[in-house]
Amino acid sequence: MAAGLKLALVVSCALLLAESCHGALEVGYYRKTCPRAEAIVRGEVTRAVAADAGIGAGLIRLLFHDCFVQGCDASVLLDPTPENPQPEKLALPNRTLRGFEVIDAAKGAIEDTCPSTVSCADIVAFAARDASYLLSGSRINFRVPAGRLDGRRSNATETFDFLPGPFFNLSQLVGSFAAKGLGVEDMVTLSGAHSVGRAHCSSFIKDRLATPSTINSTFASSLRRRCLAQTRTSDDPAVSQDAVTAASLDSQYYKNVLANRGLLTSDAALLSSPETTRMVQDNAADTNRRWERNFGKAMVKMAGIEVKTGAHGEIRKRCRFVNKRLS
Ligand code: HEM
Ligand SMILES: *[C@@H]1O[C@H](CO)[C@@H](O)[C@H](O)[C@H]1NC(C)=O
Ligand SMILES: *[C@@H]1O[C@H](CO)[C@@H](O)[C@H](O)[C@H]1NC(C)=O
Ligand SMILES: *[C@@H]1O[C@H](CO)[C@@H](O)[C@H](O)[C@H]1NC(C)=O
Ligand SMILES: CC(=O)N[C@H]1CO[C@H](CO)[C@@H](O)[C@@H]1O
Repeated sequence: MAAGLKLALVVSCALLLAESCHGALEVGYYRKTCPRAEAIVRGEVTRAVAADAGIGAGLIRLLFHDCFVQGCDASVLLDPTPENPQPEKLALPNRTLRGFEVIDAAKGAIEDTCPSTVSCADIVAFAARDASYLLSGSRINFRVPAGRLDGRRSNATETFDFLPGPFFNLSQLVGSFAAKGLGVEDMVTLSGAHSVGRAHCSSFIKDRLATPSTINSTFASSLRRRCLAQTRTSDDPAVSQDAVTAASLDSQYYKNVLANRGLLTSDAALLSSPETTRMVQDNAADTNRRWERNFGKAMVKMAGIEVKTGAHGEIRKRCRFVNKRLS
């Protein structure tokens, strides 16, 4: 497909987000057809997060990676097959995704109760919501409209076209969110997800330390030390995204960024315009849980990107494979 046409489709869907793309979704969508669906997902996420909070971070990131490539259609879950040997999952940005087993467990339990009823794309959205709730100590609590269908395509090459990279500057970040119908404020608000989970040294160490004026020197030395110290035991060591409240989904991220302690170049880039700096300051100073509320709203908006309906999707039986493979 010509690049122009592709862009036109993306933009038209983004413009229609409020109507045909997003408007098809509904809170409580499975109330009648599978009333336990959301409770089952919450149960699996709760169990997984209790065992390893990092999996919760992984589930929040999974929604982002799903929605930015081919829309929120569970394309990120598809395993390689002989027919499609290079799905999104195999692309470099996905090398560090985690949480797939939680989605599989939830889908398995849901299929036992109401077969072929609940899409994997909806399970990904519910799981990200539940992980946000749990990691924020229930301060982030929002409802997720559902009714997404699962896609049948997944193409590793496309992840590079749509997912922003950790070395992106502000205009590149703004551009990649705008291409998905999200504004500057959505981008700043959603970046607060970097208050949980990890980042591997390869995603920041060289690039971030290359501009010493943007990073606190004490912080820089500590990163250098930790990335080096671990190299002996791991090829690509990881550190907490948020060195202060590592397992808590909160606005600490913005305090870190303001103190020149943002981990990724893309985090530090939020200070490169007056407009985004003001947003970072507002979130850092907030005591009324405004960021928490805005985060919920922005997650719902992200979870509505290019949603598939009608003939363009299906409800998979297993989240790792499209249905036609099973029959
Ligand atoms: C603004 C552009 C963004 C960039 C450039 C970016 C990039 C990255 C990178 C490089 C990592 C580290 C992966 C690793 O090395 O393991 C990461 C982790 C993470 N990202 Fe982002 N990200 C962005 C936006 C988002 C958004 C919108 C969300 C969700 C709302 C998100 C949620 C997360 C989470 C939760 C982690 C930790 C994952 C884990 O611990 O497994 N990110 N991100
Ligand atoms: C994946 O996308 C790339 C770039 O858009 C395209 O060249 C390639 O043919 C696609 N691969 C498949 C299997 O569809
Ligand atoms: C951001 O990066 C792009 C691509 O490398 C570059 O063209 C642009 O000039 C950069 N913008 C700023 C403000 O540095
Ligand atoms: C870097 O952070 C430390 C606190 O760990 C602080 O004492 C120091 O003043 C900061 N450096 C700069 C240049 O802001
Ligand atoms: C989770 C997952 O499937 N990760 C894959 C990401 O891509 C690399 C290759 O670049 C695979 O080896 C990983 O298995």
